[in-house]
Amino acid sequence: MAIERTLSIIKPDAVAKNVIGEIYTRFEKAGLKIVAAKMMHLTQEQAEGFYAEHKERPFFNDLVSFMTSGPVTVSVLEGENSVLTHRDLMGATNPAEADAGTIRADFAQSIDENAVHGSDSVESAAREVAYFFADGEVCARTR
Ligand code: YYY
Ligand code: MG
Repeated sequence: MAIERTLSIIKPDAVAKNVIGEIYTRFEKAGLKIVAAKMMHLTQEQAEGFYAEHKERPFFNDLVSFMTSGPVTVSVLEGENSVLTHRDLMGATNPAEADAGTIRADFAQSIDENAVHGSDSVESAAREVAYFFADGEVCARTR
């Protein structure tokens, strides 16, 4: 299986709950390596651009307000099959439907404040990583 990269965002609700470390620990325990990481308070323009694919959806304005309501951590995770591994760790978009033990089941309140973002395909991941990180900001983990 190929080594992939995927984009993770720990959203404002989870940052406010002070569970950044607990979430990163789940990534590490699943064999994903953090190869880039930063904390940012997204501007409206950054949040709108990131979620442009959802522009016509009824929840778009609320999503942008939520994503700009406080700081987030944006990270790149690397590992075998990392896109799907990360989505499995996150659980379903609606935390009420997320499997027990997933990040959204444990830390999210509702579908609109659901703790984490993860790329949904290798193609989306490439676009999303490039949206937040320059090439030189993603580090090789060779040791
Ligand atoms: O990839 P994922 O985050 O699991 O879900 P998407 O369908 O891509 O939606 C992105 C984001 O939009 C979701 O995490 C919360 C929000 N959202 C919402 O507020 N209400 C919905 N009915 C669907 C999605
Ligand atoms: Mg999505």
